[in-house]
Amino acid sequence: MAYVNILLEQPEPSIYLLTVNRPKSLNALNAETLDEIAAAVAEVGKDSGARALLVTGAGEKAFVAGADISQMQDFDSAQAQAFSERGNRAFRAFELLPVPAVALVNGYALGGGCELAMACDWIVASERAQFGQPEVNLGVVAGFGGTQRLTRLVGRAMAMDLLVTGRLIKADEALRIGLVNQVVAPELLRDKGLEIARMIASKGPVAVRLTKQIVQRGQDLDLANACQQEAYAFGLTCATADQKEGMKAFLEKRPARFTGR
Ligand code: DAK
Repeated sequence: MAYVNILLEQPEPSIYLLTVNRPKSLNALNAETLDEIAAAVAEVGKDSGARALLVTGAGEKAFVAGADISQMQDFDSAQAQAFSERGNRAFRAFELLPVPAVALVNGYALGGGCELAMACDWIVASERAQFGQPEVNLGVVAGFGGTQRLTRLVGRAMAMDLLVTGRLIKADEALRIGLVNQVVAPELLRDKGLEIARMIASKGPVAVRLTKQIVQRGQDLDLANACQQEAYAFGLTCATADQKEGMKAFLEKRPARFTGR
């Protein structure tokens, strides 16, 4: 598929970089962009050589400043629901993606932008990043899973604070409340993303995939069933050549050479 609103690149073999590329409107998400994001994530998912997906926004100012307000302003109820479902489909794709997705938040991550970052497996923020769910200022609720993912990430009290006041928080507060994993200087963001992606790529691919799958699925299960899923996955990893290699390499005091089998 030829993309117009996003860029999908492979800066290194096995590492993908998706850039939302509408800097004039601060990378706001319109319907077309949401569809392209869903298609791009599916494309990465089909590549058995993929090991990690980095996600960022074009320009200096914004990761994504939200859903496209100019497109949403005249929505009736049915159009709004269809738009919300489109966004949910695109963001769910990150969770279903077999490999980890890392958001590199270079500026504003507001509304749908904060929701996009939260759909990734972890978030690295530049010192210039700002996060918020300001939908209440527009008279709507968050529409792409923000009420749910934010609550799961930072807890109910802080999620209510951010969702009901619509206030923006800077990277240091986002780090303190557990919304982001790490804060780096703006000029180091891309390198930090690549460093994380390389680190992921150096691990046992089957183990990384299964870990993501259990963490994702386990959130919707009770503890006993979630731990049972973990036991199944552990059993599966012990049927791989990589498990034999990983443990042999440890005992031989050398780096493991994983093959993904
Ligand atoms: N949509 C469309 N255009 C946007 C935009 C957005 N979200 N954010 C910024 N822009 C555009 C601006 O209109 C402006 O365009 P021009 O005037 O140059 O043509 C350009 O980007 C630069 O923005 P500013 O001139 O405003 O730049 P500033 O530095 O002064 O301010 C800002 C930056 C990020 C603080 C400000 O742009 C801002 O407050 N933006 C809106 C942030 C926001 O409210 N985001 C949340 C959007 S709502 C649902 C489905 C989805 C959603 C909800 C419900 N259902 C179906 C139920 C999702 C909602 C959202 O994400």
